[in-house]
Amino acid sequence: MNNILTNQQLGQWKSAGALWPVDLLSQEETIRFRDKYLALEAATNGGAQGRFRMKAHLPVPWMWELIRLPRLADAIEDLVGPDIVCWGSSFFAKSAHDPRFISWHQDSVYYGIDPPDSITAWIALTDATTLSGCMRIIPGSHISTQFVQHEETRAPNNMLSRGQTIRDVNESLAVEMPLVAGQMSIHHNKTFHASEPNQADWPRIGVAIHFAASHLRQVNFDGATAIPVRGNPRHWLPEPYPDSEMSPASLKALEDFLAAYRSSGRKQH
Ligand SMILES: O=C(O)CCC(=O)C(=O)O
Repeated sequence: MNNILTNQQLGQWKSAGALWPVDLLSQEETIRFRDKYLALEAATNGGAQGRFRMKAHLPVPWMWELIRLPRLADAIEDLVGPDIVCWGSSFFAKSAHDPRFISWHQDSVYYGIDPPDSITAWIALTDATTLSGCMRIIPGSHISTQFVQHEETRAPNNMLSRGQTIRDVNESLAVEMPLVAGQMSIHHNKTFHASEPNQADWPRIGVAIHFAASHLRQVNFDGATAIPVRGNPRHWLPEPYPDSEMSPASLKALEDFLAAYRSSGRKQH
């Protein structure tokens, strides 16, 4: 029996490698998390997104609250079973009339999770529409067992760190995943995805949270850590809860992680 996802959504997951929309946050929660994100951006002079890549939750207590919401865990459990860890999180925000975009890419190439079945909940804190540059996917692209070659274009305005891009994507197959603020989409880490610039008058703010069944492993470095979300975390070591937002200890934990990740030779997303 499913917790919250419908059989239709589970069918969409199997065939498309993504599902949307799922109602997650109340209006009050959406406004509260959005305001907290905006305050963090202000406190970091607009640097939170770039600085807190991959484990944005390490210095941010409200991200732990978001990650551990029971309704979110219910949806993830419907997809990966009862033993769940959260090993990563990122902010994906485009300002109003922001020319930046995200090129076609496949997360599994960068994540180092084996088998490559990590999944991402992308939570909209503002409306993500065609105009504001919602995510697009190529349905079914998760089915191949091959990792796909990416070219590092370093294109200006590409929000990925090196402009990594899958060439020759058949865009006529692309499908948009529009979301109203408070809803989420979930995508498999092999599903090709991208998004266009924000042409709207409002910022498009999303929080991406990376979950895995706890029997999956990080194979690129030892001592991988994660937040235990539900069930048995198995070989994943616990992460330090931040004593306060951007406390020195929590920033150091993030730096240590990024250094371990870099020293593994793995490139960032
Ligand atoms: O926010 C976007 O448009 C893309 C997000 C993304 O690449 C991801 O969540 O893996």
